[in-house]
Amino acid sequence: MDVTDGLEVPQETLDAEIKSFFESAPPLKNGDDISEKLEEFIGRNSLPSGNGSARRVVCVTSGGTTVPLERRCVRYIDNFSSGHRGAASTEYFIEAGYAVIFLYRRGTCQPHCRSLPEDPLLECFEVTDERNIRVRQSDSEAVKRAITEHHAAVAEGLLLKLPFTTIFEYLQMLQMIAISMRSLGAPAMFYLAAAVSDFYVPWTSMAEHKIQSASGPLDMRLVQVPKMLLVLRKDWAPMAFCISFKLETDTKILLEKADMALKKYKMHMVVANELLSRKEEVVVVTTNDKVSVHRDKTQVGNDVENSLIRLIVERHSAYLENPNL
Ligand code: 9Z3
Repeated sequence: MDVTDGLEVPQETLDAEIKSFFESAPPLKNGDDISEKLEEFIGRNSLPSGNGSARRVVCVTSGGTTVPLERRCVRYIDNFSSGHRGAASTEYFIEAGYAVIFLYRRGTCQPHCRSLPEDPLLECFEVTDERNIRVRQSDSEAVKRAITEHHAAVAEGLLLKLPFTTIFEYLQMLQMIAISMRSLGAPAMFYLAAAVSDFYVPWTSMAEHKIQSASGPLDMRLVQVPKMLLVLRKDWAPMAFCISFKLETDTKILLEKADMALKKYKMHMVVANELLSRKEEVVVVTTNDKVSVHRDKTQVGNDVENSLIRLIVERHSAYLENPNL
């Protein structure tokens, strides 16, 4: 829940908070490698695709960010998210012809792995004799499909996976991705399903070593993570089609909060979801309408992301026809 939603922060204060966040964040360890991968991926997907027009590229964010409590981190605050929404959506975007930059929390659900058991290596395989391992008959279809689809997406250059753990890594990487995607214009999309921390301990005031329990109760000040959505819309990638998510546990305030986020951050769509029903229903809020999207229960194994991505792709197409609407 975002406690700042009702309060107006002056633009200069927000700019200063964002500047201070990035200046004090520990630099990414593999920043050059990420830049190189992004340049290559976006360069390749900027070329006209089979139908002669530029390929659409979406950045899907997935999983929760952590907030370290110590620089040599032993403890951290976590954000709930299994990464299922982001992983499933990535598969549907690829099926719809998009190239996907999948910015995900290490260890969360991965595209093409949803139909596999939790520990595929131990559960899908069996040792037949000293020298041979094979896939169990009962899992063979699921394993074949996962491997084939995943390898095809990577081989065709349609999937770039970039992992994060902390809020510092997540926001720095999102900024890099957005700035690299700016040149794509309106075919670029952001689908921000990651659960992002609202509060953090600034690197400059963080303890270096493990906090000692012998010192008594812990008194720690967390500051607000500056909201980057508006700066993403205005400065980082102004032509991109932007979709953010609003998660609440109280359905009474959900739509109002989603509406507020739509206006305040100038999103093209906000997907409103409630924690317990999020796999069954979401409401897509735009300036003109509110569309309820349900999981089609008549189809075995179907999920809400299937219909959700169909709707989003339609709206993105309309936006490409007329980005000023
Ligand atoms: C969501 O609301 C996602 O739909 C879920 C998906 C995290 C609920 P799972 O990963 O769940 O499939 O288990 N994500 C956004 C949550 C969020 O942090 N939103 C911010 C807010 O509510 C706006 S950026 O303030």
